[in-house]
Amino acid sequence: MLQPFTRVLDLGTGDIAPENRLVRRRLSDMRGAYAEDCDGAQVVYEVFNIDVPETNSELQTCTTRLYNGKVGDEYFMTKGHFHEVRDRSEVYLTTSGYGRLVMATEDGRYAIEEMRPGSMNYIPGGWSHRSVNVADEPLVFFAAYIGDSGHDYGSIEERGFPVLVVEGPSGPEVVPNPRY
Ligand code: PAN
Ligand code: ZN
Repeated sequence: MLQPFTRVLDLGTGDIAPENRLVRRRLSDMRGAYAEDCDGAQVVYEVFNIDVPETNSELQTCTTRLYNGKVGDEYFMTKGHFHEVRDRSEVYLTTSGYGRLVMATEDGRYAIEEMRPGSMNYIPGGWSHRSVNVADEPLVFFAAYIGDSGHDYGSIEERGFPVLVVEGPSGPEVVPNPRY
């Protein structure tokens, strides 16, 4: 049995103290995710994890700080994934910034939900998910998911999501993904 514990989350930056584990993804880690080529050391996002055993009796929790920026007309976004155990659900709570949560099923249905301070997005089992930062400031959100979920990035790397969120003349637009 785990010992109870407390962590303190900075709602503005997403920093967790004390921090357990940090994942940092740079433009060079995002190659193939955008229609345009991208490369370089610029950080696209960071994930601050609280480590607990990866079992279905625990909840994994973390915050994501997704920086603002674009590759071509596509906003900075996370890689996106299905959970390895497909029916595992997840909740996101946005604490700072503005974004879109793009979700899709394996048979090609998709859903887009808004992310803004206070949004609680529910991601049911079976839906892949990717966050997109549509503003000029970092998007910060807290996530909680079932401990044994795992992350499957492969199918998203192969065909992406059915739709893309791009910057249009009057703000964010959802367009079909020609490579899906
Ligand atoms: C989130 C994501 C996090 C980074 O914690 O893992 O935002 O996105 P990628 O994992 O797609 O790179 C989550 O959905 N965990 O399950
Ligand atoms: Zn997830």
